[in-house]
Amino acid sequence: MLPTTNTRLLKNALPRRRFLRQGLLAAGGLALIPQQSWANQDSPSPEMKPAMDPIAKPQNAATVLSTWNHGMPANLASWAVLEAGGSALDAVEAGVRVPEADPLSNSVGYGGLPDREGHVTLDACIMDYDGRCGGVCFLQGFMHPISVARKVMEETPHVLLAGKGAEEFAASQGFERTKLLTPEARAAWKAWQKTSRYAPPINIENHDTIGLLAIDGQGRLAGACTTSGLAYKMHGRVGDSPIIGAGLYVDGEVGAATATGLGEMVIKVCGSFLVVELMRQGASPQQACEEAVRRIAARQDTKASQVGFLALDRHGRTGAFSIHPGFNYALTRPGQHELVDATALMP
Ligand code: SD4
Repeated sequence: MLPTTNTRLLKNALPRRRFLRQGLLAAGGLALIPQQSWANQDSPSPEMKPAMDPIAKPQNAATVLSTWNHGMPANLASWAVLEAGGSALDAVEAGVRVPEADPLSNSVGYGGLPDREGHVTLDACIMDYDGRCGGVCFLQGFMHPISVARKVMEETPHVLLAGKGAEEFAASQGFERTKLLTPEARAAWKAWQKTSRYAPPINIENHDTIGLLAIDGQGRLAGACTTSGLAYKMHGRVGDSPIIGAGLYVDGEVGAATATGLGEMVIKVCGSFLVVELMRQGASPQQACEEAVRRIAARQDTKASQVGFLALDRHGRTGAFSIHPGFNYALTRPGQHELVDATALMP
C-alpha cells in the first residue's frame, strides 16, 4: 500500500507529556544509572521493555525514517523498494541517492556546499542488519558516495576508503566522475569568503545530512548516511557521517540509529553506536536518542551547535531528539508519510 503523501508536521506518537516526563527522568542522571534501570522506572510503558525481549517477535512493520525535509522524497524512493519486496539495504541506498543527486539539497552530494577552499568533499556510509558495512570519506567528483560505500562493503575487505584511494576505487567500479560544485554553491562560497569568519550554523536552513533507516517486510534493518559535511569546513575535514558508530550504526537484533549536526560532537560520544547500545539495554528508541543528546550536552558546549539523532528499533518503533528545536524528520510506513518535528533538549 502506498503511503498518503500530504500529511505534515504530525507530532510523534508519544504524547508530549510523556516526552517531557521521560526527558526529566533522563535529566536526573540516566547516564549514571546501571543498565537494568531502564526496565525499572515507574509506570513502565511498552516502549520501556528491553529491546531484546525474547518473546517479542518482529512485526511486519516496514518503516522508513530519515533526517530533514529532504527525507520526504528520499523515503518515497526507499518505500518503492520495500513495496516491491526489496531489502532494507536496497531501500536505504535508493532513498539517499535522491538528495545526493538533487542540486537543491546543498549539504548532500551534487550541489553540496564546498569546503573553505571551494572543494565539494563527500562522506557516506551504509550498514546492513548483519553488521556488514562500508564507507567513503573525503571523496571528490562522484555524485553517489553511498553507492561507492556499498561497493566498499561488498567488493573490498575494508570498511572505509578515503580521498584519492576512494576515488580510484570508485572509478574502477564504473562510477562516472562528475563536477559537484554547482554555480549556486560556488556563489554561496564566494559570498561566504567575504565574511572570512567560520561559524557552523545551528540548523543549516533546515536541510542537512541525510541519515536514513529502514526496516523491511522481513524485519531486516539497514541504514545509510551521506553528506557533503559542514559548509566551509577545513580542507581534509571528515565528520561523523562516514564513520560507523558515529553517523550511523545498525544491529539487526536491536535497532539502528543515525545522526545529523556537528559531526565533531557526535564522534566524541560514538553517537549512533551509543543510541543502539542503549536500546540493547532496554531503552526505547526515544529514550536512547534523548540520553545520547544528554551525553553530548554533559561535556560539550552546545549553545551554538546542533545535533539530532534518529533511532528505529527492530520492531519498527522510532525515536528522535536534538539539542535545539528545529530538527525534523520524515517518517514513512503503511498508510503514513509525514514530516515530524523532533523534540529537543533546549527550549
Ligand atoms: C558533518 N554531520 O559533516 C555532518 C553534517 C551535518 O550539520 O549533519 N551537518 O558533521
